[in-house]
Amino acid sequence: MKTALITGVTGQDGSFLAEFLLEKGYDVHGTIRRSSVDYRERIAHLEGRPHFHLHYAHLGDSMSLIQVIGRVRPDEIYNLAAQSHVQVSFDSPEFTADVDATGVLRILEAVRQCGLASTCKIYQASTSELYGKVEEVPQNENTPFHPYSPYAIAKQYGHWIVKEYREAYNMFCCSGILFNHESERRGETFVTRKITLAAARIAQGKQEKLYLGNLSSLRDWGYAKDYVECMWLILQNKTPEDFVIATGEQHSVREFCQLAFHYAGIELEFVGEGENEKGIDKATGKVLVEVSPDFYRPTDVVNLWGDPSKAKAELGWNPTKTSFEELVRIMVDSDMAKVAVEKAGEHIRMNLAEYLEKGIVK
Ligand code: NAP
Ligand code: F7E
Repeated sequence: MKTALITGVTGQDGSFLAEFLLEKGYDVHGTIRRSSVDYRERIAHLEGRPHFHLHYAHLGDSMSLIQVIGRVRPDEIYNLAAQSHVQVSFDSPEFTADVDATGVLRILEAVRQCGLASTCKIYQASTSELYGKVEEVPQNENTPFHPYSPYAIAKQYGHWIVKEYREAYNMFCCSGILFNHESERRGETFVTRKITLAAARIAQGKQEKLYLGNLSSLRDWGYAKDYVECMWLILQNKTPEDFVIATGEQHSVREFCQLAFHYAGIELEFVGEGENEKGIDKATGKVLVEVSPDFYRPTDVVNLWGDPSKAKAELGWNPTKTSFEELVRIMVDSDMAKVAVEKAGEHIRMNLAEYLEKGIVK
């Protein structure tokens, strides 16, 4: 039985990856952070299962990492823990750098200090944000990086230090350069989930309006459940290499919004431009979506489009297993069901175990 350690197991990707590795027969260990409320919605259904273990560790705390890595002695580490919100990185740049840049170094050094450099494979969660102010469209493994936020600059350090340890110490460590991937478990302040939740609430008369920032921003959005398979495939490859993981399809925030409202039963028409653009319900003429400059970023990444040819050819990965339309449908259906059990005007939070039990989430 192989042993895997997932940092960031409570996150969107960590929870899907834990399920995936348990299915594959792994002994799965995850790191969690101490917080005043012990509420781990995304992994509640896994807690207490055989072969699923949790440990306290923090990416800012080398000692905690050395302890957990020394105790677990994993065959594979998936370093998914990060301050992952681009907008938040402008407000907390130092914390973001400590966790997303130096945190990666702490993991690599902990592996070396525990004497596991030649046996433990490491996956690092790199990001399409590295392409930032893009120098080429679509982007592949050879496209130059031009990071354009404190988050992306921290992640660039993580990317390069992984490459450095691979070459300097012959370690099997690799980065997946993952383009945006979403799901019904996506954090509620990322644009896709913010939209699907709002579409569900507006359709059910529980919210009046949705305020968004840059509607013209373009992304290559995939389904998180498909992407965690790739993380695993990257570590099963014969040689340690970096891969772009994307669908190869590009859509705007505006398109995502229109389709989400469509699945929620509302046909939206966008009129106007820039800050004056509005999304209007074709049936009633009501304005349901407005632009608020509060959601503009000091520097925004607006043209991400990935080329997954290498992952397709070398890992045999299928980038279009879940289509864009299916992804939006999955997220809207899930939020329609969640919102239906919220009391009007009150956003009640149930944990995932309850949703599973009631058959709301599959
Ligand atoms: P997420 O939902 O925000 O999860 C982040 C995880 O990191 C959570 O488990 C969080 O714990 C943990 N974490 C944050 N700071 C930590 C710290 N200092 N020490 C230990 N753990 C910490 O992110 P995600 O969407 O699953 O993304 C997973 C990884 O992929 C991240 O590294 C992200 O930057 C990267 N990535 C994501 C995408 C995407 O589109 N989703 C694309 C490319 C790369 P708490 O639950 O305690 O907050
Ligand atoms: O923004 C625009 C915003 O916050 C997408 C992280 O997982 O993917 C994610 O980062 C776009 C941006 O994701 C709103 O300006 C418009 O252009 O959903 P997002 P992100 O910044 O792309 C990458 C690959 C990661 O690595 C990150 O960890 O949408 N946008 N209006 C908005 N964005 C938000 N959040 N909220 C809005 O109201």
